[in-house]
Amino acid sequence: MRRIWAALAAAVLLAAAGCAGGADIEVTDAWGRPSPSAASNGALYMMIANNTDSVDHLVAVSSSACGVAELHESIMSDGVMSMSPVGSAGIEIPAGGEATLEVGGLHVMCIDKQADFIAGDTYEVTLEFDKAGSLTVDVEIREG
Ligand SMILES: [Cu+2]
Repeated sequence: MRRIWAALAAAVLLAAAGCAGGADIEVTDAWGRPSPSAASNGALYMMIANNTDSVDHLVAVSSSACGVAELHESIMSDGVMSMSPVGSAGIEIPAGGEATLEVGGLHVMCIDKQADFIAGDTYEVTLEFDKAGSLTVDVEIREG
């Protein structure tokens, strides 16, 4: 499985190197709220722009700051907020559009946090896209 991903990532990198211009996928405003390590989980948010003319999907996420990281969606039902993992297709990033991971909506769930999330700290998070391959971004810990 790992070998397949590596081959896939290499193919994507070669394809990307052939394109001129800006990044196909751009992630901005990646952040999460401070929380002590006693809190086992934390949510991360970000804006993901797709500068290509074809739809892409964020399919997986990982970080050394998290035991496990999952893509979640918050749902309000009968006045109660709950959340669940997104489907296997991941989070759609429309062609020429963007997806917003925000409080009360889509988010990265950092499960079994491996660190205190202290305001001002940053953690690397690796995003895996169906077409664009992997992208590592810095997530800043801050109050909203
Ligand atoms: Cu969640």
